[in-house]
This record gives sequence, structure tokens and C-alpha cells, in this order.
Amino acid sequence: MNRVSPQASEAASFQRQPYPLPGQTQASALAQPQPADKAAAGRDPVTAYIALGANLGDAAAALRWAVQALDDLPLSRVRLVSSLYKTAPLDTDSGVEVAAPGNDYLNAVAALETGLSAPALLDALQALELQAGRQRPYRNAPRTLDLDVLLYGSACIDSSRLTVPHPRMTQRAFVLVPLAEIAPGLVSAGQLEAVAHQAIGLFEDAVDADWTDARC
Ligand code: A4P
Ligand code: MG
Repeated sequence: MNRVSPQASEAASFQRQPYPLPGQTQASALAQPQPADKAAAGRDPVTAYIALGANLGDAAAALRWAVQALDDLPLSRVRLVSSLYKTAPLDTDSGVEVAAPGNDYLNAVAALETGLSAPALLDALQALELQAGRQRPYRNAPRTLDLDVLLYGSACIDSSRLTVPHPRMTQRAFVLVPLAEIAPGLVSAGQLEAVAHQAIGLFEDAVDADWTDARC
């Protein structure tokens, strides 16, 4: 994949300070947590990790919009956002890694402190996907926006609509690398090593900028 940045081979071991949200300095993003309860929360907030992906249309703009939209959800605050990564489309459904159709993806992971229940969070993510023009013509089709729940606190969920931890997250560099960037304690060196052959690199256009800065 020749559109991945030269840092691709270093991406698995890459770590940097999390980006601040629009209007925040990096220090304030890290040092001054705000209450997630924009209204009175009925439950203790948990930290959910959300995978963001897109490979159709203006993917960078879609992910930038999504970060802001996540932060605007009721009872929720985006606490940390990873760098933006360019990744090769991957299909691991059969248990074997194969190239999937479509353009390269842009992927990122966000830490969302939320008082929403897990099903309510999934509803909210799917509503945002719809707003972003998501269509599902076939399995693993190119998409304008995909928002998956990787982790919801320490919960294990296995319902007809929601499986958490996300069942394929450990097979994917496009999840593990950005997750390790913002939550290094949640990803082991062995897990990163197991996906180190998958093509992933920092998205060149966002390397020197805060990609979540909503100036588009
Ligand atoms: N669902 C169950 N558990 C979850 C969860 N933890 N988070 C259900 C989100 N949804 C969950 O999802 C299908 C159904 O999964 C939903 O109705 C929900 O009830 P979807 O968003 O319609 O389709 P999807 O995202 O394609 O499905 P899935 O199974 O999450 O796909 P994967 O396995 O995540 O693969 N390659 C690169 N480079 N980057 C990518 O981002 N993404 C995929 C999608 C494939 N290849 C990729 C990428
Ligand atoms: Mg999805």
C-alpha cells in the first residue's frame, strides 16, 4: 500500500500525547477533566473506547465530525482521541486476513466518558452513522462512517445487538495501534506484535496538526 506514510513500520511502537479537543490545549485536555454529566446522570459514567473508521467520501472530515458529535452526545465527553491512521482495508471474517474491497481507511480511537447505557450508546453511534450517510449494501462494504464500541468500562456484553469487547479488535492493527496510543495499559506488546505486519501509518495530512480541530 503505497499511500501509507513512511512511519508505517514504526506505527506499532508509536506513542504520542493525546490530541486535545477543539478549543483545548493539550495540557488542559489531560489535566482538567470536566464532569460528563451535561444533565443529571442516572448512572456512574464509564469510559467506553470507540473505534472510528471511514473509507468513502471525505473520510478525514467524517471522523473529525464524528469526534465532535461524540462529544455532543448526552451525558458524554470525549476525553482522549488518538492520532489519525491510514490503513489498508482488511477482512478477517473467515479467520484468515484478506484484502477487503475499497479505498484505504482512515481510523482512530476515542475514549468517551459516558453515562449512557451500552445499548443507548450503540443506538447513538448508529444514529451518527446514519447522519453521516452510512449505507450497508453488503458485509464490509466501504463506508462513510463506522463507529464501533470496542470496550465499555470492564463490561462483557453478549446480546443480539452488541458484543463487547468487540470480538475482532485484537486481530486488527487499525484498532490496537490507536487504542495503545491513548490507553497503553489496555494493549499488550504481544497483541501489537501479532498485527505488526498489517499496513498502517499515520495519516500524513494530520501528522503536524490537531486533526480534531474543526476548521473544515
Ligand atoms: N454489533 C455487535 N457488537 C458491536 C460493537 N461492539 N460495536 C452489531 C458496534 N456494533 C456492534 O455492524 C453490524 C452489527 O454489529 C450492528 O448492527 C451491531 O448491532 P455494522 O456497523 O453495520 O457493520 P460493520 O461495522 O461492518 O460490522 P462489524 O462486524 O463491526 O465490522 P468489523 O468487523 O468492525 O469490520 N479495514 C480497515 N483498514 N479499517 C476498518 O475500519 N472495518 C471493517 C469492519 C472491515 N475492515 C476494515 C475496517
Ligand atoms: Mg460497525
